[in-house]
Amino acid sequence: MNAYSYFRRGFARRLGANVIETDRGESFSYADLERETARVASFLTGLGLQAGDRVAAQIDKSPQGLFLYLGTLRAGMCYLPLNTAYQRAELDYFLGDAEPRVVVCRPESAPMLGELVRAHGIEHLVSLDDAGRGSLGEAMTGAAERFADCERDDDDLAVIIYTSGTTGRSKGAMVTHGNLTSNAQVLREYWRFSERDVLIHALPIFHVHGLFVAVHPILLAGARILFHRKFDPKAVIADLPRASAMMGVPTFYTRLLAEHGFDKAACGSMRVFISGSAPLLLDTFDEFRSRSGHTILERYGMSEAGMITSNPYEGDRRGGTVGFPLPGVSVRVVGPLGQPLATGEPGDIQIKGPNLFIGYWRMPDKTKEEFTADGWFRTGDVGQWDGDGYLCIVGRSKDLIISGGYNVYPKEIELVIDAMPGVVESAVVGVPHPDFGEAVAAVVVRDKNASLDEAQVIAHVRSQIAGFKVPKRVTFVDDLPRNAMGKVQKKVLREQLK
Ligand code: MCA
Ligand code: AMP
Repeated sequence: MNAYSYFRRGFARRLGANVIETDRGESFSYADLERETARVASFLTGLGLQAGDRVAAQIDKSPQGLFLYLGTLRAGMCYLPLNTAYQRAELDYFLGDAEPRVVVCRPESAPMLGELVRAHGIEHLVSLDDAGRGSLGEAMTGAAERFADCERDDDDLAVIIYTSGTTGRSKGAMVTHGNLTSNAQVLREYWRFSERDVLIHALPIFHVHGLFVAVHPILLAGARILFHRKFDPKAVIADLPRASAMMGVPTFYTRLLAEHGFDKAACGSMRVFISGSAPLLLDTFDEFRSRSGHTILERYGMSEAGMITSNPYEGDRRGGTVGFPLPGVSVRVVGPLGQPLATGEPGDIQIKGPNLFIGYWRMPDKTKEEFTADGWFRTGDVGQWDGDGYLCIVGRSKDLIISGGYNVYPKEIELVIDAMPGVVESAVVGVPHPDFGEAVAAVVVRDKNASLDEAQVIAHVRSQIAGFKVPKRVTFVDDLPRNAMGKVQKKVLREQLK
């Protein structure tokens, strides 16, 4: 069924209760949510959009941004969230590939996006700022406040999430209504969300973590969100006494630990802290427990599958592990020939389940490559089981860096650096970073006579792509280390840069 209709089943008896309270003192009830999402759905339908048409949004975080997403679901159209850090060339690619009919942008990006929208023949461009103002609001004037949810099947497209690729070309993961509802229901039960819960929401709402995981179970439970437009550790600590749950990437937890005010007293009303999107260091796990009295619950997921495994709510939450397969999700760890591996042996993590996406947008070959002949999805993560059935992620077979919870594929940055005059070739790797867990570092081979320096490389990359992808460090070498096959040995570079 339509995922929004499914969420409504959870909150229908709570229409008078608040669903969102913001860091600017605004509050929105579930009745407001119903009305505002109906207005979005009426507006989109009124523009002539059909079920499945894409609605792209590159917007700052606001309650209205969340209504835009949920209203798009109600209307049966496909939501396409875009990281606010993406720049012109990145957006050009997404708009050309996804062919949305509507683009919603920040008011200050309207001139640039206006050019792109015209170039791609997209009919509608509207704006929305973090206070809910912009031409979207004006365009929605008079939109009907009631809307009959568009009927959708479980395998109908709900959202496209772009994930970068090893070739440097992003792939749009097609997520269905059934993917959203199955994961939402499992997480609400597994993590015990009820209408008494109050969740601190400080994640961006253009990725799976902040858009799905930290929203859907709350709606299903009829619970409440304390809506932080940005992650500010002091503001989070100030809100802890009126909260019961929080979700974050490991950087949130290391930054909280760096604050003096973060202690057991501050966490007195909290029920659970959940971490994911990147590996949580054992040191952070241990220090968090002694400072707050809480054991972080770590879980594992990806855009293509929502949540896959989780440490238990009751029972032993083990640091350095991502817990057990969630109910209904099958996980196997296999060797190079596809054979299941015994406890303690590292291998490729493969998954199956109702949470699994239906493929990459307009990339049937790429989709096929990522599935085994017997229908398992290759996650690209390397893991092993411990003796009690907990999954440990021990590495990645994909050439991926995860910086502060954002994925960065080295190839994309190497292509940008290699195109610079004076560069012979480059290699990009992840290096340990105290704040972001991993940081992007580039190793560059210059032309003999080129006078290129670190600042120039950084400035060039910054002018082309999202800020979180820009190398924090650039070093120059005469030659890149290669193996007998001529392949760059990134492991050697990572060791050298440590
Ligand atoms: C910001 N910067 C970064 C990052 N974030 N650099 C590297 N890695 C990052 N993650 C840079 C900016 O480009 C800028 O650089 C400078 O830091 C300050 O930017 P600002 O936006 O003020 O940074 P911040 O507010 O301190 O952001 C850090 C953050 C943010 C709060 C940790 O990165 C964040 O919200 N991360 C969460 C990502 C997330 O939601 N991931 C879930 C993906 P300059 O000034 O030089 O330009 S979903 C997923 O992975 C799956 C499904 C799962 O399992 O959940
Ligand atoms: P994304 O493509 O943004 O959805 O990121 C998904 C990737 O994040 C996964 O394939 C993992 O590599 C990584 N990831 C998510 N959660 C965890 C975790 N708890 N520990 C280690 N890696 C994680």
